[in-house]
Amino acid sequence: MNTAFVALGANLGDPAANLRAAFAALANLPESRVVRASSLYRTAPVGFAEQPEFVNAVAELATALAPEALLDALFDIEQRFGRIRAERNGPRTLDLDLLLYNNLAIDLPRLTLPHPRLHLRAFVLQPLAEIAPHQIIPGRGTVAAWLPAVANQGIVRL
Ligand code: PH2
Ligand code: MG
Ligand code: MG
Repeated sequence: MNTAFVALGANLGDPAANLRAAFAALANLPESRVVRASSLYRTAPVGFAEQPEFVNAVAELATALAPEALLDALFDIEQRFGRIRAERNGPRTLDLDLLLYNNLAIDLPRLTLPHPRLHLRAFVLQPLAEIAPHQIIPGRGTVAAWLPAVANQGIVRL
């Protein structure tokens, strides 16, 4: 089995309900199980600020799916939740981002690992630190070591 971390985010519909349902969908992925699930967090939008607040969380998976097969499966779940890709960084019913896969560092057209902005975003780092503070971000050190860098970003545990 491989270890993968997935970021969950939503800011349309009922975001907290979407995330709870998304955890259930992750638990139903083939050849995979959810090892740990973070709390849900209410977070200020990063990037395009004129949109509703997000709810974010992180899941740790044990999976036999290869990275790109897992990515396809995450896109499938997003589609089932009615995700429409309108504007980049705009509102969404569900966003699932693959953050880490074992200690892999790769740069493919569809997939960069580790996720290139994960260490700069409280909405990812804080839930990740809740379930895996000592996890290494390949090339960057531990998750916990990056927390002070995002301490000024608005995030509240629900
Ligand atoms: N996702 C983005 C852009 N901005 N801001 C918050 N708070 N949470 C997100 O999940 C998020 C964001 C692009 O995927
Ligand atoms: Mg995203
Ligand atoms: Mg995404």
